[in-house]
Amino acid sequence: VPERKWWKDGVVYQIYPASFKDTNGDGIGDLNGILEELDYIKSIGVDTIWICPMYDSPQVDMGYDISDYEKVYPPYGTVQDMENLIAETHKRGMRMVLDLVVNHTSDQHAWFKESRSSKTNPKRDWYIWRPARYVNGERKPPNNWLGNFGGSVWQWDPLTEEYYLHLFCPEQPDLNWENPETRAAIYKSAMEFWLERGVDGFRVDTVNMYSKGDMRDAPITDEGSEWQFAGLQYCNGPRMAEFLGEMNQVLEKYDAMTVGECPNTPDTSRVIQYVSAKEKQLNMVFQFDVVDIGQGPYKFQTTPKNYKLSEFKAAIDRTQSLIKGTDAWTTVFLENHDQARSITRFTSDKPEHRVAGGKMLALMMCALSGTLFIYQGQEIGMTNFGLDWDMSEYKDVDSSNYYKMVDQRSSSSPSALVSAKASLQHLARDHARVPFSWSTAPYNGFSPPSSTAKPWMRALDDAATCNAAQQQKDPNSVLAFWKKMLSVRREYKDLLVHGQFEDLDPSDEDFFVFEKTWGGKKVVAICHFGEGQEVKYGRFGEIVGGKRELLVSSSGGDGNEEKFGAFEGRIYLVG
Ligand code: TEU
Ligand code: CA
Repeated sequence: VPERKWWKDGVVYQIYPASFKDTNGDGIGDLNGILEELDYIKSIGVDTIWICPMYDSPQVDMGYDISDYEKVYPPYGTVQDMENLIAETHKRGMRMVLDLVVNHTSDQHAWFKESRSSKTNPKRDWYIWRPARYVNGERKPPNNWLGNFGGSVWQWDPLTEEYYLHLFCPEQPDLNWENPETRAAIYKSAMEFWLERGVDGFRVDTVNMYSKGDMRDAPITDEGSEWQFAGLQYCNGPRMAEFLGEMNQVLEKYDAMTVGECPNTPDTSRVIQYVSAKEKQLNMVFQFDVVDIGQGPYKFQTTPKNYKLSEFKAAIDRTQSLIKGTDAWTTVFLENHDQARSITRFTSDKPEHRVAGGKMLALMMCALSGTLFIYQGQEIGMTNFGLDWDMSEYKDVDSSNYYKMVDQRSSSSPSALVSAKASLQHLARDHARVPFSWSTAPYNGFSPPSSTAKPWMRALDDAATCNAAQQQKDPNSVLAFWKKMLSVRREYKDLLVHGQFEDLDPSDEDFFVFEKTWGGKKVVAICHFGEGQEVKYGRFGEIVGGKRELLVSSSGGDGNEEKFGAFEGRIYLVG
């Protein structure tokens, strides 16, 4: 039996500092806002907090472009504020995890400034520089790779007349992990500095991109573009195991946990290599199988309703299968700061359905094995903002670059732009980044009422129907249901957190029906993914007809009805 580390039973609450709570009225969330709400966070029933990058940064990519690992972004606070926040978090019996962003830095980081200053600078090789290639006398980047935010991954630097690699924005140059001196500097500055201050682990950004493999051109998948999707080439390169093993030696000294972000890795056996305990690479990863559902090659090209429930279930099955007969561990999440809201994407955000949708997803997530991650606002059922928001109200570089690309490629065709915006309304990262809806006070209680500055991003219009203050008082709220589900998950953790998952009806397009087994015990979850009000689950009798006890129902019914309400979920103890 694999060892039960604390983080296996953990429930992690993810905070996006810019949008959680603003205490000084400058329109930007801050560390004091997190401090003020620690008791609220604790009351949800979570035990670990993950804070998205709070380091100093020019904020081209909302802090994922770090200019100094050892400093806090001044509008958020100071290193001392962080030390205090870590202490106060620990005092409440919770743990603190930070974001570790070391695939790239900001172009304003001192390391890059040196690296770019001359070809002979001692830090030149800390980043990835390549000469141009010339095609018919025309200067071209070293290869045809498409960046994560569109365009080439190469940026020409006129000073030294070479290109540098940036898998994300040009302002986010990739560090050269091949250089041992660079790696040592990363461990010291980005990791040990904070481990010494008591953090309990890291969410490791884009971890599978450290080793890039060879730099051959990617195959042509988009005829209309000079730049081609290359994610399968720059992810999971040949030296990943070595780099992670080395990094793990630092982490081990502090008994720190890791959860690595693992995009572009469809092969489950490759994922298991990262998270098998004996490999000593990462404790767990975020696979993208579930959140990529309903996305096109440019992510925004399609609407999320274009997928079938059977595909969603198969994606969950792949994440659950990691622990089947292995010493690996897995994660459960539907949202984070890079994803639109789960109620909108996977159920319905119509006023009459959103509460049911939020509860049913909570029930489903709490019945799945692995470490559970909740993103701020998910616990109260926040949804996407509407189509009426103007493009200027989208703040994410990913969204604006996509819109610009469509504009260019369609020569500003109005219909292409309308559908680009519809696509952003479904899938943009902006939906997760709006100010938290605390109450019906001005700015939804995100900034103090006396605030003169408007929040950095528009607050939602629906705070009257969805806010934390109201839901804390309402026993029928999404928040109350999350609290209940988290306590059910704790009580039945062998089955719910560690049990063996099996999808009992993979092809049904309305119901997700799965069992969890552990030590001769069994639970069955039945989740209705449709808007129909009285929908019969045809195999109800066959699957839970015998001796059964209702553990929990998201609708409050007694569990004997064969018919399910819109987005209703139930868990039964059976046998
Ligand atoms: O995301 C990396 C990633 O692979 C994607 O989820 C990415 O956000 C997507 O391709 C954009 O459409 C991480 C962070 O979570 C993200 O916020 C950062 O922008 C990115 O790394 C760069 O640090
Ligand atoms: Ca502030």
